[in-house]
Amino acid sequence: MNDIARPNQFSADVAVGQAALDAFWMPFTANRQYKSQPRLLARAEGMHYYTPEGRKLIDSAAGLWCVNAGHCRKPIVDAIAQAAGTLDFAPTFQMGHPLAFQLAETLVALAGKPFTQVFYTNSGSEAVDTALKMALAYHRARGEGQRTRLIGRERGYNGVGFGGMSTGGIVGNRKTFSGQMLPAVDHLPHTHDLAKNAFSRGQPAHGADRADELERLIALHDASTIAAVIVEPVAGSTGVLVPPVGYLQRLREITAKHGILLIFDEVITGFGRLGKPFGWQKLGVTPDLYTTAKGINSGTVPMGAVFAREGIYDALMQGPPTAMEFFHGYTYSAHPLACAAAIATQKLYADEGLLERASELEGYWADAVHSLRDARNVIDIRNIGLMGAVELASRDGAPGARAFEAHLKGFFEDDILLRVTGDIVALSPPLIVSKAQIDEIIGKLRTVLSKVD
Ligand code: PXG
Ligand code: PLP
Repeated sequence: MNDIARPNQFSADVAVGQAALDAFWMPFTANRQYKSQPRLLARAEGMHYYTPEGRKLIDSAAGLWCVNAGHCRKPIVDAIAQAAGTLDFAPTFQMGHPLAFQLAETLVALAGKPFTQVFYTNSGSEAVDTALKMALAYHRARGEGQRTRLIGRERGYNGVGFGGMSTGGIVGNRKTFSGQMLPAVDHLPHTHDLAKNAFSRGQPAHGADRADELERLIALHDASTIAAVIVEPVAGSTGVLVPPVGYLQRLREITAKHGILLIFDEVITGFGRLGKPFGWQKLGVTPDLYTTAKGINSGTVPMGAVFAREGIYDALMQGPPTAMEFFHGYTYSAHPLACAAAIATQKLYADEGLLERASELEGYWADAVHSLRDARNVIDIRNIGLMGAVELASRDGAPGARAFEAHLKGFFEDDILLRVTGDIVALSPPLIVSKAQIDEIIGKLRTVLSKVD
């Protein structure tokens, strides 16, 4: 091997030249803009990222809503290193390895009743497609194979597989592929209502009736054709849309009445973001299936998991015991490194009380985020758990431009990583954040906003 031609992947200051920039087709990125103004992160620790030049940025977004335990935590790093040197890969198709089972037992115990099984994936998108396929398989196994329709929601994000893209409701993610969506999908209206709910703290008061739209869709399609409804308990990607009081309860009542499965997409809300292990526990509504990823191992190794309530797995355990029951899975389902990282992460969460920390900080966080109410161009502020959103008025004819400028100023001038979506700054710091760091994040954001006209 020619060492000179081989890039030193562990060096933080490895130069990224034009050819390298050109070669990486970046996901969900304005590639040409980025490559004209690269924003590189070389190293991370705790609440911070470091650029290759050594600038220290506070992380207001837990990476991408995933680094819940904080960056490069030693117990997780050590567990991954040990796993890599012990069992690099093991198939889980007709085989297994201990960590996969050990983690499943831990996760099912964390969920508690009525959840009894987990199925592993490598991402949130795969978790969504898995949950949708489980819903179809469940109905079919029970003699209701005509239940094939899926109901998603406007402004929902369920990842980018064909299933999740179809149930999702973000037009930018859909329009290019609109001719090839899953055929039998309909959508509930979203719950964002600035006229009635602007500057709500926690769950907004108005909008539970938007769940009644499900009755209208059921009347249109007939319940016997509908397999599942999938929604995020709190919509993350479209800018922290907190469910109105009573809304999720209503969805639960209607789905239960009509034999429709309710799937929560907890890829962001799972693992402590709302102050309980899972969002459904905080919001008091129990789905039939729910998806997770990201925080499962604090974003360290790609992994997701679908949780199934009792009865769903059992419904599929039919036919000869030597026959496979569910024709689905990924080469890397339960990858040993991902499992090792998740086991260490779950232990760290428990040792440090991180899954409840968002509850303890919720009031402080709410006050801090809402203190930006008078900042420049702000038209709404929302919060729940350790999630927050600051919505800015859009510039005429240039939606998204104002918040994107805030993202750039944050990175280049004020040493803060800001995640923006449309004209919304979405905040979700690692769960280890201190009160002083909350103040720092909000102070930096105020400074950034003051500079964006
Ligand atoms: N469902 C939900 C609710 C998500 O938030 C996915 C599915 C897909 O997960 P994967 O692992 O396939 O990306 C997500 C992911 C953002 C942002 O800042 C949000 C996500 C991913 C990237 C960026 O809006 N959410
Ligand atoms: N495409 C081909 C040709 C494959 O052989 C496989 C897996 O064996 C896949 C796609 C799916 O890959 P994964 O299991 O990593 O999702």
